[in-house]
Amino acid sequence: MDFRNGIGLRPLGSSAAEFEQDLLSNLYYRRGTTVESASAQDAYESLVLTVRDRLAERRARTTAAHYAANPRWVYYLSAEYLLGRQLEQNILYSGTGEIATAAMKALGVSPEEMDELDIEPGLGNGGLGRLAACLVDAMATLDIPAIGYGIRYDFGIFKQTFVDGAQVEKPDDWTFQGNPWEFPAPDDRQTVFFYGHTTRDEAGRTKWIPGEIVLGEPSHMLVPGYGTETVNIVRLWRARGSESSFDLERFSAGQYAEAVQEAVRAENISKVLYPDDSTELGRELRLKQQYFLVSCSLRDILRRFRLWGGPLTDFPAKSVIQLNDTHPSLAIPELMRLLVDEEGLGWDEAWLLTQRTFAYTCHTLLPEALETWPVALFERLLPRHLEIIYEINQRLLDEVRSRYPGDIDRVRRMSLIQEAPERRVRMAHLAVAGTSAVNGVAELHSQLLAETTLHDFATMWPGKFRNVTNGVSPRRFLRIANPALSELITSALGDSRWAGDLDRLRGLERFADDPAFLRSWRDIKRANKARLGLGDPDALMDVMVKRFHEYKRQQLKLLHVITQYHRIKDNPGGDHVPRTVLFAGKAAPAYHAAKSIIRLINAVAATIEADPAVTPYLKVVFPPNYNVTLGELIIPAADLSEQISLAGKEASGTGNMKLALNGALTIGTLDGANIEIRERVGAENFFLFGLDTPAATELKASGYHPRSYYERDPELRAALDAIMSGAFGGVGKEVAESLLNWDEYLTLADFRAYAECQEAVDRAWQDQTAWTKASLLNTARAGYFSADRTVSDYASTIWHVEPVRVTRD
Ligand code: 9GP
Repeated sequence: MDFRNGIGLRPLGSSAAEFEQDLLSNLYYRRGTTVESASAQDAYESLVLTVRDRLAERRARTTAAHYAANPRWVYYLSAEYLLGRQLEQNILYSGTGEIATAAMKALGVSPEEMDELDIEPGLGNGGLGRLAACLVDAMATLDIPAIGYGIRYDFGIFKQTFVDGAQVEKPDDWTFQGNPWEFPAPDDRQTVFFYGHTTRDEAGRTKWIPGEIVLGEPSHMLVPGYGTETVNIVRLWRARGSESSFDLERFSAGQYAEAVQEAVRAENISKVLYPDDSTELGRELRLKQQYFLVSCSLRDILRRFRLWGGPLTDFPAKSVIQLNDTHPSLAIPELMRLLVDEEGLGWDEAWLLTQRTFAYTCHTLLPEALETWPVALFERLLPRHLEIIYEINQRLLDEVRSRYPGDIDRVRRMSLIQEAPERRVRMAHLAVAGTSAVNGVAELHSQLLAETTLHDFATMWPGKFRNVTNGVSPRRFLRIANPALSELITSALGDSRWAGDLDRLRGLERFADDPAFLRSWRDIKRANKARLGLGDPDALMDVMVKRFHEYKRQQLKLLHVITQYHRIKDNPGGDHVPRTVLFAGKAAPAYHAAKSIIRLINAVAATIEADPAVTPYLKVVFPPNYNVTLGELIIPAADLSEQISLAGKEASGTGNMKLALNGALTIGTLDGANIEIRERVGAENFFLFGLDTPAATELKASGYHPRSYYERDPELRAALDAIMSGAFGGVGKEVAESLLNWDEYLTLADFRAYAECQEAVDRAWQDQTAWTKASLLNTARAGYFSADRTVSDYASTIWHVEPVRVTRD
């Protein structure tokens, strides 16, 4: 045995022959098959295991280094991790690219074939989930000792399909073939309580007598850092019935369903990401999920803390727990419960430790997105937590009363409990009260949080409020997604260090006036469009990829598409800039207005496709089931990035960053991180339009009449009339009606400015050299939007953690 590396492991070989040997051994011994009879799946899983083993070896060294350092840990709690495919990333991060390719060749399979079998984990949904994935990647890259905690959902949110243009949700059975990246660790399982009641013992300590007991079984996936030896993990909990949950007696009596009902009830907790919450049962299941995640994770965090020993008072010095939105905010009363009820600490001491341990990231400004839960549900499901929340609330409101005597309205506003129309627990207030730092995710967002949504709290505790602007993984979204551009950048800059230090992209500015370089840049964009295979690669690729929500305003883009369609019809021989307009994204299953917009987009696309006078200039495509994998194909192909939310509504956006990084020019409002992108890439390389936040607020306050815009603007009127008259297969009238009568997000008010700005886009496109230069400058100046920068901001301003380097020997 070679103890050189301190972990008693013989290092795995780094030559092609050794890799191939290991792969064969995995094929024989782990898959139990032979080269002759191996299926593609056998080859894939053997490859995964061979790569995974190399990362596992690093993981062992990482653990040894962390154990020796006894550092302050970051524990990231998130309901979602939108990780994306693992194989290509892990090959890149383990530095096994060449030898893995050679081994694949020897096995007679191609990297593309293997990638196809590498299923994207269904563990996330939208921006917040992808952010979590980018942040854990960056934490490992920066050698920060960290664990991401989440739920190991059996099914992802859903697979989006279209039937007659309408979104139809299918189950996302992402583990149908298993998940070879995962390490189960059943011995670390935890016990989780639900329901029941509380009592007090003779010493006055509260005891929770549960009505249901569920087991949480963890497994983990490796999260390697780029350009470093560190390998962190995400630890994911899966719900299981307790041993006694299988009723043998009933089973023997032929009552098969009844015999397993308790186990099924338990397993439902981790069955699916964001179960439909339009029913009472659905809401209860969601709250159960949230508690399940925090209860398992906190017990695990305490278990880990005890590995090093030390009094509980050291807990915050060794652990910072970042709450990714309010979904895990039950961790606050749960830690209080563990410290007070189980560890016997006094309330005040426990509260100080709790506040010092937690930090909270808010990801929204929409009041309806701030979670609240009925008190009655809490009372039934988590009776002890409700008592603790009441206690926290009483102390909070005492502080409010003493700081603002007589201000009853403020007390009502800040309470953790909303009183009317129904008594509900305000999770964001709980998250602010129980943490030492609260951050928004872009400068404008953090400012608006402090000025509006959380204004009272920011006034009382100004020191708690921060900004940490989001960032994205340059590895995932440039190095892996856009290999051709990455190579060009590497050859221009002389090495590939930019992927771990994105500010180095600045060096590209030297080539901004180099015609040969710009030609190569443009050729790559064209090739990426051809690779995507949706539309003419010479047409302007105009991309709007994101979740469907009325505030994001896909409907604004659509009204402009219809206007463009009308212009081409009215002037068939005109000088129209050929465009492919690409929409992609899912709508929440119960969000009918968003689903209507999806259906209308598909109907408009079909009408345009059927009109040969229009197709040379305009094509609308809507590939279904947008996810990380599809994003990696679309984003590198984009010329124009649509970031057109109503100002003051998008917390940050991260698609905007990925697209700019890949050389798309943005057309956008002054919203979220668009503002910071524009500042950095230069106003001349960004198409700005629309109302800003104060103007939007004022327009709403002064009485907004969408119909007056319709009446004044003939093109807008024609677009809405076309929908109303059934020009698109009779689809979408409800969309037009809602815009005309309500238009919550000021779509019609911004329409003319948007249409004019799109004309500026067309004009700019005519000068391909200037466009390509702007594209290059977008990439060159996007370094700030690296998740590595985001994580180092968190580390220095909120977490106060130090890296721990992991050495090879
Ligand atoms: O809507 C925000 C998006 O603007 C932001 O970029 C992302 C990551 O911070 O979070 C999104 N919010 C959610 O996914 C749920 O509130």
